[in-house]
Amino acid sequence: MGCTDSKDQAQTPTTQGKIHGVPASANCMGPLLLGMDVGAAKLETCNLMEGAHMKPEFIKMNAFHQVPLLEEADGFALGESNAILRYLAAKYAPELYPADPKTRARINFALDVCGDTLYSKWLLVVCPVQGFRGPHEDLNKARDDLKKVMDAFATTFIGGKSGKFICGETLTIADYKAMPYLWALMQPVCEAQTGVKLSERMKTYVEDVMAAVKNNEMLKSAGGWSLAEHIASKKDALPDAQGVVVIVGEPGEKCIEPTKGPAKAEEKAAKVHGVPMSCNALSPILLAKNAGIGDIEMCNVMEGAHKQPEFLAKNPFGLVPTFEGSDGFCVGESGAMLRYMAGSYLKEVYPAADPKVTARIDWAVDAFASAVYPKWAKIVPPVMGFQPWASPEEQKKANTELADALTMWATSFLDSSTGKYVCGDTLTLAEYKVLPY
Ligand SMILES: N[C@@H](CCC(=O)N[C@@H](CS)C(=O)NCC(=O)O)C(=O)O
Repeated sequence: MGCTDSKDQAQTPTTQGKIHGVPASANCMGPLLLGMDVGAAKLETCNLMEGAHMKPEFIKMNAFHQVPLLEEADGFALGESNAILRYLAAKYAPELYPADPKTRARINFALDVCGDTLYSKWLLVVCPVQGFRGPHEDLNKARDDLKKVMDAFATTFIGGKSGKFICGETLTIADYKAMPYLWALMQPVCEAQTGVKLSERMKTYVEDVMAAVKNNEMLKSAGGWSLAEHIASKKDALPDAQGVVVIVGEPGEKCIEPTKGPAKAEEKAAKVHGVPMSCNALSPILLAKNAGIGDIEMCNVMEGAHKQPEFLAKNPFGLVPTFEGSDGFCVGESGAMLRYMAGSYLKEVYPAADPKVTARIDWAVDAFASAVYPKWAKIVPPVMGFQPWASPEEQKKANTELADALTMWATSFLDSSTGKYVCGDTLTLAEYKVLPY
């Protein structure tokens, strides 16, 4: 993917693939809506309640036993919603994932935020309403945490700029990804039971994206299983959050404007803000150094340097790593900065010619971030003194979960018969991502 930007290079689907999933899952809806809109895939219901995702035939396609999963007519299977979105757009609708490096970096920043930073807070608010988790454990904290990331999301991607969408006037896969999570928050039962309300600006954004997405009806009606129907059906499952209203998604004063254009030519002084003992930061630091384009810029997180106004102007989420080119272009989320740097300066680690190869790298990177890292984070940070150890029983559980997650990753991506790395004998972005952990 990557090198094509023109509509006439888009393929027309000749066969229909399947998106295994459920419309009540916000994770599934982005890829499903895109698959349907471009005519490349339709829903194949995977009944999680009945354990369809644990059946051998499903595990064979996705060792992580998760939906969404794309299955094409030739048997090609692809997991992770963001990997599916990139792949479908690259093949069938390149205009939704333009090759322009800075636009693409912004899209990948938004995709990774939605899949990780935002999703990890969103699920603590919304999943109890949907019955996918037990009742809220600490709703006040969950609301406050969600507000922080949603406000940063609005500041970074929505507020203050011209244009309706994350990248301005053009709809992209970032909008397909973000909208279903926001749509869920807007549902009256969700509002009533959580006390969380989407800001007016974000509601307008959702309406604009809905209007641009052909198959938007699926968010409202899917035989009782759409997000709207599913949340409405939970009306009496939890008590209402009496009298509390927390508005989320309010843009700050200094919003980030979308930037277009190539990465700086002959870059030598890019900075990756971070600390070298952070594995999240090490991946992009190593790539920057190997590409010869820059180095680490120490950001003293112990002293709160990442929460200072000058840092927040670069990345409103206040997170390291953050990439800053010597032309001032900034991007957050390690996966997004890896893709930006590789796509511009080290193309051989992120080849674009064959969408299936790119998709495999994307799946490996995203699955590590979503399935392995959260388990790793319960084991290694206590060793490093960054967080207390859990109780012996919990620690034992955490150890087993990490072992399982690593086995799933190795089963999916390391086949010793085909070479040393995720893509045979050629080093890729996936190795940069995984190695530090
Ligand atoms: N990062 C993944 C998350 C997918 C995910 O969490 N899927 C849930 C349903 S919403 C699932 O399949 N759960 C079943 C399981 O983990 O066994 C993605 O974006 O595709």
